[in-house]
Amino acid sequence: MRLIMHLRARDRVFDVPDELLDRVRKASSMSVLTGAGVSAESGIPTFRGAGGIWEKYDYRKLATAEGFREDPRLVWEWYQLRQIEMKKAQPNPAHRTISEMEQSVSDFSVLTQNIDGMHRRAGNKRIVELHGSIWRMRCIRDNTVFEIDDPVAEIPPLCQCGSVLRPDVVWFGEPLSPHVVDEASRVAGASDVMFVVGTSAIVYPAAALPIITKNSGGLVIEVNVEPTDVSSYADLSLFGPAGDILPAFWNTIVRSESFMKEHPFIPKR
Ligand code: BJW
Repeated sequence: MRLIMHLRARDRVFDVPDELLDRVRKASSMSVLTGAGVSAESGIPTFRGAGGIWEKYDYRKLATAEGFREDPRLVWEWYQLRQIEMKKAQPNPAHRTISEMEQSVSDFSVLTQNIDGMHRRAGNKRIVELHGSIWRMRCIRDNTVFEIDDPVAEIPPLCQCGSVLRPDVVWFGEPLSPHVVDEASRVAGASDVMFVVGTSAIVYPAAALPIITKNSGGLVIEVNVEPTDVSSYADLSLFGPAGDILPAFWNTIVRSESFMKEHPFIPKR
């Protein structure tokens, strides 16, 4: 007999097999892969689709090393605008739920493609920033990295050595840091459950991470407003805003007696 649980998120009801919920409750290692969609409800635009950044801006000019070499001022004007926008934004219920998840599960990591720093602001500690951070700058001559809290005041910002600084983010055609790829792949391979939240999952190598989890025997649960490539192999796809779906799903997990038995020392703080 297959038991079905009804998950209620705002005005929707999802049927979730009880065996699947049980695997989530018993998971000792968990991860969340996030993309721009997790920050959409904080007012930070996504890249693709209607109203997305690439509809308005040319990625070749703004998100490639060639574009930066041609016009560092233009690229920095765009990043400064985004820094201002991201500084004003607040973590939303999806970010906050992901932070609660880290407090409840001892082996928990966030693998994020986002550069906005919202997971840290929501309270997560174990975060792998796959595409870098808008709150770091790097010298194009000696690679010295500078952390910042506020949007840049001068454009383009300069290093003490006199050279131009660039945003410490990963643009198209650039390799991700090998250390970051190794750590993300290790986490994905070790995850009993990976949630894939708010990403179109078309940009590699990040898009390969849930496939690693799946191939290692882990469960893949997708949360998105629309189907993606992940939907074809995910064990569960929950369609709707992450800020509704994720808190509703996590409450269903945490409220159960078996979760409390499996994770007797939670919450940590
Ligand atoms: C919601 C929601 C709500 C909305 N709730 N959901 C062919 C095959 C394979 C690979 C390649 C290929 N051709 C080229 C490549 C390589 C390329 C790539 O993958 N391109 C693809 C587009 C095909 N990859 C790279 O270039 C990477 N580097 C690399 O491969 O290096 C190799 C190398 C080795 C050795 C030497 C040299 C090179 C680097 C990729 C870097 C990506 N950079 C960006 C910009 C970062 C900086 C910045 O932000 O300014 O990263 S591009 C952009 O895309 C950004 C994102 O992190 C990334 C992913 O986007 P994301 O997050 O998924 O956002 P969206 O907008 O696509 O999707 C949002 C989703 O949310 C949607 O699904 C919505 O439905 C959903 N949603 N509201 C829930 N409320």
